Amino acid sequence: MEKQWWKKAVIYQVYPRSFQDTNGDGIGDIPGIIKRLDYLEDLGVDAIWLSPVYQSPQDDNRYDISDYQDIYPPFGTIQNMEELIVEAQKRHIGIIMDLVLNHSSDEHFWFQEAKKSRNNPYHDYYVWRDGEEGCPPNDMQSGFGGSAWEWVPELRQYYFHQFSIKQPDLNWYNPALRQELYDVVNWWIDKGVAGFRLDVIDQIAKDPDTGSITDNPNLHPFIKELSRNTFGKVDLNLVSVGETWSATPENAPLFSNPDGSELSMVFQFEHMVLDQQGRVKWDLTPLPFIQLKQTLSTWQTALHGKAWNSLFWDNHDLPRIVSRWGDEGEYRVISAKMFATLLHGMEGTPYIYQGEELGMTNIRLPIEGYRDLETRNIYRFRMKQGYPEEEIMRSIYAQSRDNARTPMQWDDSAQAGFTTGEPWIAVNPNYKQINAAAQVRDEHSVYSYYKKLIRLRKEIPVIVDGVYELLLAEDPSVFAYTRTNDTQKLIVICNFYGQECEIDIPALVPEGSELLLANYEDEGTMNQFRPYEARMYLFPITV
Ligand code: TEU
Ligand code: CA
Repeated sequence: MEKQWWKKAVIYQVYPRSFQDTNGDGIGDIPGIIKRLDYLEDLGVDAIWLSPVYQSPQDDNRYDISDYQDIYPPFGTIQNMEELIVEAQKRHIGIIMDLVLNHSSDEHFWFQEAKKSRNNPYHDYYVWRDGEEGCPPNDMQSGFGGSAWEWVPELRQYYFHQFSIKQPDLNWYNPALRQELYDVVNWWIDKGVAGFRLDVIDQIAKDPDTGSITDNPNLHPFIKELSRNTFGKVDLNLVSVGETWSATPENAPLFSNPDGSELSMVFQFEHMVLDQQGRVKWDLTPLPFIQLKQTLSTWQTALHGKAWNSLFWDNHDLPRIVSRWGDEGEYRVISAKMFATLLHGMEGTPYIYQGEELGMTNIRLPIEGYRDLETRNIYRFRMKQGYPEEEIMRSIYAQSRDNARTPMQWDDSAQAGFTTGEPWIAVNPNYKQINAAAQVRDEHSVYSYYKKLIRLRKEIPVIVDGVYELLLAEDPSVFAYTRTNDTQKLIVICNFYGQECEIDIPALVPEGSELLLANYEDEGTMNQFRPYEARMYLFPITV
């Protein structure tokens, strides 16, 4: 494996519960992923980011792990997992395990022991504070609503949970706990995985007394120690991706220094929260487009040569990009390809979330149809607070995590070929129009377009290493930029909106450039950009 192979890689995220069911219980499983490896090989991806498959009571779909070294039975067994790793390897696809080291499930053996008594050896694996019932140590709120402190009457103590009550935070200040976690990581390394995605890794050094969750003095020492003892050992050549909501262009080089002492790359969301009021995901405001350009461009420029970034529009926590900022209707295919072009020309490692390569869309369900605890909680909280129900549902349609979690649409048979039984969450009714089988055989499909973009990244060095420059920064509808190295210049020009616009192409694209890729079949008119039109040009620099 080439060193830093992940700089040229494209990573595909699989959310196993919704990917492919093979035994008719309505739940995706590991044999289902194995069954679809040929599809992923054809697409051309280098690695799979596998959302958690561990043993878990499913409060938060396995982001609440009760055994890091066992598999959630409906997904399969450790043997299935070993087979997946081997079968993927045969197709040159690495498996990136999603590890949640910030918290465990309350049903984990450690927590079961921890709450037996204050003297139990596992007690200090978690974050406890003394207090009085009904009077938590402070008013910190959990990510999924309600107090971040939960009272345990037997101990007359509170434990801290940044996420749900069933996700108690682990106490990283305890060296014994840290060693347990390293053992877990190394156990997975021995199974032959290609690396790790580390859930909310910027929160492990939290100080719940001051309320400071992310930027604490011990954060980077902790990550360094983790890396040194596990995936960071150089001969392993593993990839490590840190989910880091708090990363900034300034501190990203700490997390992902090219010296390899911490993580391969950050995965941060600054561009994905711009359409929210006060960072409350349910309170939306129109996307400030100029700011989106600035944000993405700042990250491009600030990290060049100093750190490495992830490129994404979608994941299992985010709504579908075509529904969010593109067009789910007439221009669904065109806008899906525009978003792909815009992102895949940038510096960083692109991520494709399952179904994004088909242009899958959001879903609208009656409230009983939603499965995600965050969605159910916000509905309850806001109903209690007296919000009008239509307004709550509008927020949920736009932002619920279940938008991304409906089953993968494989073909136009019943339940989209996802299951022969009752799916755990509804299949999007548009599967007859939007499905993989149809797109794989159609050279003009969103799928085929992603395939080309993935290939271009392998063939054209400037896509990996070029210096980024934003063009037309103030243009209200065009997102255009160049990437330049010694021998090539890549020019990416996208109309971000559904109205035509005029662009002076000869001013941006030097004569002698080749049109590498475009999202309309016919060339159209040079300076007239149609709705969501995207073009990618390559100019050979003669030296
Ligand atoms: O998400 C981290 C996180 O901060 C979430 O609260 C995120 O803000 C939320 O999903 C937005 O709606 C990670 C995982 O990606 C997520 O699926 C888990 O629920 C969460 O950690 C807890 O493990
Ligand atoms: Ca199943």
